[in-house]
Amino acid sequence: MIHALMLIAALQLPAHAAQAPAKPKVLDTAAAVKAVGGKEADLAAGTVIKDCATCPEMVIVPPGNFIMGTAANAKEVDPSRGETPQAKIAIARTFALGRTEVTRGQYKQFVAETGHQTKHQCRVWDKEFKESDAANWEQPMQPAEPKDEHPVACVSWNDAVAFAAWLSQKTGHTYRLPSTAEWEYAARAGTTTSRFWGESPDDACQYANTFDISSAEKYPFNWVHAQCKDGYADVAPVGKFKPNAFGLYDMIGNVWEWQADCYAGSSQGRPKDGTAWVWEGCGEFHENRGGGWMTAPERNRIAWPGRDDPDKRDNFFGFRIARSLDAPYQPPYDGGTLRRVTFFTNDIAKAKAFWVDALGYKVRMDTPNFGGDETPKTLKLPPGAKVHFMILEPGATGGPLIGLMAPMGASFTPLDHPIDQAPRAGDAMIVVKVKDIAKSFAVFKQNGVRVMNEPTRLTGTGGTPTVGYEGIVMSPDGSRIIVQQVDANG
Ligand SMILES: [Ca+2]
Repeated sequence: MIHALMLIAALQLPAHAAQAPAKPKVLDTAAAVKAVGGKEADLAAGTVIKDCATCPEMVIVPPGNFIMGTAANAKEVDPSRGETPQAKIAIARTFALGRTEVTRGQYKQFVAETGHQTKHQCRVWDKEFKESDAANWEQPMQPAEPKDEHPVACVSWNDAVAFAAWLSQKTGHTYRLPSTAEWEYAARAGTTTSRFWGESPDDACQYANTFDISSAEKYPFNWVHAQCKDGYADVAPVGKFKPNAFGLYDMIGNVWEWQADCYAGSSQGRPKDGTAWVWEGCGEFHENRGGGWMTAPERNRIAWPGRDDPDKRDNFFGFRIARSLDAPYQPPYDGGTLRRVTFFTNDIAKAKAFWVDALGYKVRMDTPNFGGDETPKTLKLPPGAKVHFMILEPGATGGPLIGLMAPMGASFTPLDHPIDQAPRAGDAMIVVKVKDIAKSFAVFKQNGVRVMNEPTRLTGTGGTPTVGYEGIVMSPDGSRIIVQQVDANG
């Protein structure tokens, strides 16, 4: 008990007030997990693991509750970016976050192994910020002599996601971008101030590489700088400054860090469980956080969200990788013919008319109380009854035995907002699992099913293991149906 209280007290102190702990050693993940009895989530907070010799060093971040965003009456606050109102977030699961930003050396290995192409030029400083054909992740121009221990820059959100997929495949573990909630929780590391060292931007120079006196001497940017000297005019090698209380380096400054989340410009509707906030099409922007070497102090705050086109590359955009624990990587489905579709409907007649009569799907089981009967039935149900409806793909003559995928009597509540809007907390999720999502969507489109979100790769954020691909369609009875392609039948 005493130990737990001491830990909480320590986490609430600004980083510089706590006695600096020794820098933890980097452990081989498999050995570390074996030592604690076989589960990654049992690794102690602050443990640093690595899945391969050249893989990023990952810090174990404990679960916990925190207040996300900035108080409306704070000295520095930007309500236009959705910093307010603050939101109570519960990070339910232990996860791992990169000890530093992903380095140029790590990115170089990714490019060497995948042949990943950089399609666009990069925006750099050349008397003004402008696109340069000569600049790319290898040569981001600032600094003029980039080294492998610098954070990779000139990378887009799409580049960062491709890196995560590569690392997942390579290691067999689920790597991904952090959700913004996870990122902010980790950046705060128990603090409630605008910066993990306190409130003053002028105290930055021990903790972060920001736009400081060193930078202002070299770059004539038209904004204020921190009134201290950190020794780096532009990008610094990773890990040169003091870490926060979780043992994470450069959570502010150096390069902006891409997030899994779409940019909302509001905190209303953000998931309270710390998962990434994403929706159909994602609007124009993804979030990035933490500010960069060239950023004015007012934006070098934990809660200030950057927002940029996911294909944009600037030489102050980089990323930090996250890793789900106990979540083996599931490679993309390698094709197949059998699939199953399960959904709830609140209008069995319309659903049957469409899915069975028009599309030719077969009913496998049409109420929770019938078992193994493939004959479509005329149902007599009381008004308002919810029906569990299970069907087989068109043309299927047998297929795998199918069990109920939801509890008996489960039902869903219709959305209380327009269906075109992003899902909100409390919305029921109707999940359809298929074996071949591309084929399924082709059938849907041929038959006039409204596609709301084309299939995209699940990023497995918030501790949810990646299961494959996901898209969204709207059933003619008005149900939003999430379609997932899963591994095997499950
Ligand atoms: Ca600097």
